Amino acid sequence: MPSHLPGLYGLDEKLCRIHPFGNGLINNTWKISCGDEEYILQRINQKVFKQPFLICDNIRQLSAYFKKNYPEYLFVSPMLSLSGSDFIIENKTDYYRMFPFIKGSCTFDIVTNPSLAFEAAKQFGRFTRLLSAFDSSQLHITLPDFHNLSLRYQQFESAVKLGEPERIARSAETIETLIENKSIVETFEKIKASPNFKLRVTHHDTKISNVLFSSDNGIGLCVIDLDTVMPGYFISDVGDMLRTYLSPVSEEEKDFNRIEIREEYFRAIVQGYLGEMQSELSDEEKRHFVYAGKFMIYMQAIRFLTDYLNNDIYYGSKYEGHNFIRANNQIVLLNRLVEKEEKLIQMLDPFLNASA
Ligand code: GN1
Ligand code: MG
Repeated sequence: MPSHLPGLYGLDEKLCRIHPFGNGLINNTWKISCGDEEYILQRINQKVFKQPFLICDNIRQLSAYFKKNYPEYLFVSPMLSLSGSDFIIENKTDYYRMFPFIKGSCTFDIVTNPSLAFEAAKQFGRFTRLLSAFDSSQLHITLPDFHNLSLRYQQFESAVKLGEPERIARSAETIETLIENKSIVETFEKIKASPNFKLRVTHHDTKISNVLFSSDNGIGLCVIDLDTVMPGYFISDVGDMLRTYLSPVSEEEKDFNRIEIREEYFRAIVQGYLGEMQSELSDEEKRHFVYAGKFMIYMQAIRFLTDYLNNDIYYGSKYEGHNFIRANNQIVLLNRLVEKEEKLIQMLDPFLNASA
């Protein structure tokens, strides 16, 4: 990280300590401690986000909307540099932003009790609900086709044809399983065509570390990391919560016996999210709550395997076969979810208006 960056925000570089922060796969993040104040500095990955200024503009639009309509909402905007800009360009290509570290807040990397899942789900639901009168088509598409499962499936099919031959051969069984589950793509296509599914302001990255909690009482404060906020379907946000909160272990786990679906965490996500979004969602949308999990887990399995077949160009890899393991981890998670599907769907009954 260029060490002169804090200076561009008026901070005394000699007093600043800088540490890598978080475990995202895409952007680089650092925490800066400078005297009594703390900040988060982030470099936007431009291989992924080809037009970073679109992110900046989306955040400006949302910030203005919240300021006007919900001034009490804690909206964490990038800081202005000494020259008055909310981002800094280095070497003509690298985009950096700095955020204040909100005092009295904390984040979590793993979901260790249902109340965290409840609070996070409530914050993601609240975010979309508060923005329900904001015209989502005003937002720029920062990542075209990000959660377009049909396109992800096509990319998977072409990697199966054109990817690294040895890796394709080694993945035969995994490829087979993914093809067997193609009905998940077909359901997505029906969703896109259905008048009962609405495009709303959607976060698209609802992992637990993207929620700020109060360090005093563990109550959720707000959501952060707004780079992928775009028009989308609720299945993206609910699905990624189900994908990342239900199991005690993450996509990195190699011991697949440890992957399980914790029902009380499912209940917490339903209560937290629908507590906010109950009257926003149609019954047909609500009936796809568990499908949302299948959609996101399956898409992630496909993305990891596609990347493995393409020699890890997107996610990178820390050990041989890393993305292959991640893909298979997600397939096990998908199977565990499907095993409990009926039982989980029943937990939604109290939230449905009309009977099925
Ligand atoms: C990436 O960088 P991170 O961890 O927030 C990815 C998500 C995946 C996730 C899997 C822009 O998110 O879609 O679900 O990895 N983000 C992008 O860990 O591709
Ligand atoms: Mg992210």
